[in-house]
Amino acid sequence: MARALQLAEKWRGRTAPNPIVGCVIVDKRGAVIAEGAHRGPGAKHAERDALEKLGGKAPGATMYVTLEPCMHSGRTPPCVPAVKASGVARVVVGTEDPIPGHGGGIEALRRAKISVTRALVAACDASNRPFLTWSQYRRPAFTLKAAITLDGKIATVKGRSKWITGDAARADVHRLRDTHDAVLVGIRTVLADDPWLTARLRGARDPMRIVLDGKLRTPLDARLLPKQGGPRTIIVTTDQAPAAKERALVKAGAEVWRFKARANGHVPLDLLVQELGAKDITSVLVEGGGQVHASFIDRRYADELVLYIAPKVVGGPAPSWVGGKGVGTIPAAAGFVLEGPPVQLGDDLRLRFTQAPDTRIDDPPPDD
Ligand code: AOF
Ligand code: ZN
Repeated sequence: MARALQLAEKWRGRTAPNPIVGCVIVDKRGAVIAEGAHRGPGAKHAERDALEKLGGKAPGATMYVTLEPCMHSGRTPPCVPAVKASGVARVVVGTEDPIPGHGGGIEALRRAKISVTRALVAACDASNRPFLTWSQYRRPAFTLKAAITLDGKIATVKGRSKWITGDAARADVHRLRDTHDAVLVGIRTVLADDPWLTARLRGARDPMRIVLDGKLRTPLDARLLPKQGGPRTIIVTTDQAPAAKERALVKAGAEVWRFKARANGHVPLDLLVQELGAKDITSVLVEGGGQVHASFIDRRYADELVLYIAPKVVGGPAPSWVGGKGVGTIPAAAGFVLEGPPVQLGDDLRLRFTQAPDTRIDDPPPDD
């Protein structure tokens, strides 16, 4: 199953809104005889990809697959009949398919007298967090990323931020961009850093770019506009933004999404999040700045955090990676769980967290 997870991982960021899935078929003596992976909507499912390499026949073999084989005819035919017809004796499944009408594969295989067991379920579930989040809530999974000093700052007291972390940490960010469907930043980050938001690594693919810009202050020569090259750019704004600026940004290649502004003039985050889900976006890397991170954390949308920590101290009233109003009590603080050990990247450290399941969602602050 560990090998099947590796095969799936190669396609992370390329399969939305579908899951990443890997499959390994092993003969009676335990030798690998075929491998398969899912490469995106319309492409073969991992099970069929592997079985095809054996002409559809694998009598007595064991199939490891990171997601329950499907029962439905969608963009491609169902996998369960192909597994049954292959003569596979045993199927080892990771994640259960959460989509009503797609699941039930485990039961169907057992009815066909194929032995089904489970393995590495938690690892398989974790590998498909975007797909599972989108299937359940019809919204993307969000990863908040920040490059910070030991005292949690993202810039100096004079606003300088280039560069807090070293080359290895910055290359790692490009890997994150490569593996998410979209990257999102606030207008203040666009004005301060003029980022490209592309994945500049060999073999990488660029994510879609999203800017939260309530008043359409994005400069017409901003690097992240498609006119300057690169992938799609969506600028999310409110009814308070001037129509003429919208036309100019559209001419520069951007798409503009308008929402009714909240009382404080901000984009309504809950509506945006639902709209991203409706557009089949399953994973978004949120690159700040502090106000944007605060909004996602306050609304409990910070499914995962990736923090790059540089061994430096700025001190003073420099901005921290989470702005906003903050909370008054410790129980009201958003909680996270450390995922895996810290990773050293040059002089810096990378820490990953997921949102604690019991972090309070019963009483989130108002969406502002
Ligand atoms: C995949 N790849 O390897 C497996 C999937 O309509 P389709 O063909 O795009 O099917 C997508 C659904 O199929 C997906 O939501 C999941 O429920 C099921 N299994 N999907 O994309 C795979 N095994
Ligand atoms: Zn399938």
